[in-house]
Amino acid sequence: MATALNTQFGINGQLKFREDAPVKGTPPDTRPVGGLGAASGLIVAEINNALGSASVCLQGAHLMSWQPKSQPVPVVWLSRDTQPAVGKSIRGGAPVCWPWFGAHATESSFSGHGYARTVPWQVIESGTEPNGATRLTLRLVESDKTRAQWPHDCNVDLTVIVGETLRMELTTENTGSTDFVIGEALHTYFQIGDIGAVRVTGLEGCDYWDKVGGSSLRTQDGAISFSGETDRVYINSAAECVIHDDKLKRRIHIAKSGSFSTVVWTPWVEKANKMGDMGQPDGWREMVCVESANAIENVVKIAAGTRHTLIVEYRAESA
Ligand code: TA6
Repeated sequence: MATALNTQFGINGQLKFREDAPVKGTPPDTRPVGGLGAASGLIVAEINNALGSASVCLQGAHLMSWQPKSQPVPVVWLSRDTQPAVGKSIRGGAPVCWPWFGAHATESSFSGHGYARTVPWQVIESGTEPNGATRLTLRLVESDKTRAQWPHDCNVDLTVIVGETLRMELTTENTGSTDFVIGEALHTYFQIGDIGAVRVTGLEGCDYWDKVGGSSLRTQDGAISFSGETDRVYINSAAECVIHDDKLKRRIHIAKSGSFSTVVWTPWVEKANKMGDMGQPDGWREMVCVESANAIENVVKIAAGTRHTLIVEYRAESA
């Protein structure tokens, strides 16, 4: 399958597809950066151009890593303990949460954050941008399983543009005859030096649902800093956020459009240990999620015959 993809969509020296075929005896900790375990059997698009590099697992259209050439450390975090497999979510990168965010409204048996991140997506387009960045577009492959959870006619595409910046465009097209409502997020894990040495700005004065210990509506006072489990859905905000990393001495700019919620999350030690795939012993200290979303009050109605796109653009600079 990787061969056929390389023939149709590969770009010499920039974009190639590989299958993580089971390789006997390969210890999991020898995998390439942003790679998968030795026996995932999943297809990965490896992107490497003069501006930056990234890897995207076709399952879930899951960007797993991104590192601009200007940055000595990746900007997107991937757990060293993640054990991807067919039908299983990957810990880290930029999971696509769709067509709902968080728990399903009525069906407790449906996966949290929707099914999009654990089902196959197919390549529909690739190319090179005028500035030399690499573009790849994937489309969710519908099946009986997806239709059982989402009985609406639609196309869902993710376009990833990898360069000195990282742009992702999540488009939902309602091709049916009835309106529907989606919740969604690009649930991105950002690489940081230490959770105790970062602040997030841009959400000052914004209301948010605090999900730690229930769900309370509060208002953000000043910059966000971290001293414990933090799980907040900021609502009614299109603001750009910035992660200020005093340890790595860099800032990560998170610009967005078509998104009116921003989720800020760190599991902290107790929850991270329970999750078990955050990179023992303290991988959780090296990531923070700042997710561009449409959730809770900000879910999106997509009228029949129309489309909606959520866009993010990330940029890292030395501080
Ligand atoms: O976006 C924050 C959050 O909803 C947290 O509550 C936590 O559950 C996190 O997502 C991870 O969810 P996952 O389903 O990927 O384990």
